Amino acid sequence: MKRLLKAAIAGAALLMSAGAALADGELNIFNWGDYTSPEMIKKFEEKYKVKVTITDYDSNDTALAKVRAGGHGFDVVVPSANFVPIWIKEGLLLEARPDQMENFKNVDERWVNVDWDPGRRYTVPWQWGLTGIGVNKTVYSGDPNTSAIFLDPPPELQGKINVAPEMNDVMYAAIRYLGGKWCTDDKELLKKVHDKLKEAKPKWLAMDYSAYEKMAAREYSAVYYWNGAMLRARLKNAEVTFGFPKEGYPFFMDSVAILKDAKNVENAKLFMNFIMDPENAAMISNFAKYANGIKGSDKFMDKELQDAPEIHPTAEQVAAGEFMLPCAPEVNDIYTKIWTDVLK
Ligand code: N2P
Repeated sequence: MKRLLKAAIAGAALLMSAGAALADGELNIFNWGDYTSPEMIKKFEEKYKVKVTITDYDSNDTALAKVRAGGHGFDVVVPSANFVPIWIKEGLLLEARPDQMENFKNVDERWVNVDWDPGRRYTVPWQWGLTGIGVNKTVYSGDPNTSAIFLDPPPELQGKINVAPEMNDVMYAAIRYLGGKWCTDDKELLKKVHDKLKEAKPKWLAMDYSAYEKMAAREYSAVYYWNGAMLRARLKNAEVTFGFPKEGYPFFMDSVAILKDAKNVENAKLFMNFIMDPENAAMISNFAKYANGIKGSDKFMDKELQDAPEIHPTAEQVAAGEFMLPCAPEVNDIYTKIWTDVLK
């Protein structure tokens, strides 16, 4: 009897410690869909004996709303540059001090003193790119380097267009297309932006986050979308080509941050440090096909990325782009109103 009791106690203790080990060994990542290299995650899991769970989102706004609401259980999130200041201001992020981590030396100087997180006290680079135009050349043989493709679509593209469901990216292109500056609060111009979007939207087929496979499969003939995904589409179907809107387009960088209410802070820090390793950063890029901000990762990148025109714009193409930063909250509110009405 005594022995049985002892065994039961030992068994319970074993269960408890196994439970605790499991809880220690988790990391919950909340990231853009189809953006995280499974191979890189496997490598991280094996190295640190951590079980990683990934939950997808499809826009900065949806990610922010979900975390604001609380009870999410995520440790890590990957907001864009124009959203990081909002996350910080709202007290949602942990000041994890990645700038003091071992691999921080690998972050390209260009991405250290960034406006949205000076000196990188909260975030580390994940991937960066831009929002531009994808076109199927066999359907449309004109110039793809213009936002007219989705704002004043030519007849052959009407009803076959997908637009990324990212308010700021769409507002950015429409404002620039109509001759305005990003973050403008010029009422007259914004009225034109509203009307232009309202007029264009019925000519779109979808506002779908998952567009690259459908673009490759000819389900969409044109998109306003992110460059890396269009590189992925072109590698599947050579009819896909990418354009840099001459009227102006936004650059983005998505960065990894730890949530203030994360349960697995140490694992999240290990993850931050891990992705600043050039070989691991290259795994991220090889999967999602965007540039990253880590020095020395190029040599681990697939050949098809190294000379891809989608992610290596010429000087002239770069000149038409601008790094998109957050607008003042009151301007953002105006844009949200316009957007909400356009989506009706
Ligand atoms: C594409 C994800 C791009 C994220 N699947 C843009 N910030």
